[in-house]
Amino acid sequence: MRIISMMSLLALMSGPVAAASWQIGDNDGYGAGICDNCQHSFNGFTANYDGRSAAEMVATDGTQYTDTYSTAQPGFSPHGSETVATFSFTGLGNSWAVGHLEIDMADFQASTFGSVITTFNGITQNFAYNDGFPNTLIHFYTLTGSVIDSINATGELVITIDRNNSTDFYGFDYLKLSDIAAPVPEPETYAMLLVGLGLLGFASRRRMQKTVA
Ligand SMILES: [Ca+2]
Ligand SMILES: [Ca+2]
Ligand SMILES: [Ca+2]
Repeated sequence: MRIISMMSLLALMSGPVAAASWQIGDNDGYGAGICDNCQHSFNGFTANYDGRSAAEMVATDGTQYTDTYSTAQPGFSPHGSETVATFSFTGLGNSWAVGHLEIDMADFQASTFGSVITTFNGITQNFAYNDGFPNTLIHFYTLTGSVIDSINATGELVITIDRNNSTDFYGFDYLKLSDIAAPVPEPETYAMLLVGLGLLGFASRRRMQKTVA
């Protein structure tokens, strides 16, 4: 067990895979310096808080819905009354075999306020997140075969996130699309993995002790 774990760790660490990636949004903490995967207060910001940089303001003229809170709430959306956030990745070519998407988002409360409806190139995705207020989380998607096929057919990935009458407020920091199968873990992920492996070892030792006793 331990040998297998070490081998998988080594496999993970054996260097980055050459990959192309495309990003919408600039990972500046929702424009408000809010950390990834943590709790936040938005520090008294109101629901129509707009933390976009000048570059993001320009990008918002079409496909950018990052750094506002809330992104798809009528009247608070960067596009006024819009309730569907659309993110468009273009120029993707037609030689995709695998891919994944990571989305940095905040305050999803699907079980409290209702789910949003999300599609990738028109193909419905499971997006019933209940991360809760006041949590930010980076979510990962492995693109399905149908989505890969649609990228190869159109050279684009168009993501729509429809508020669907949910009364939830939420925000996005960035979306990053990559043409590799799985994310390359960050150093913190290795640390968490090691802690996890340690806990597993501790648990199995305890089980063995119990069995002996
Ligand atoms: Ca971020
Ligand atoms: Ca919320
Ligand atoms: Ca941002």
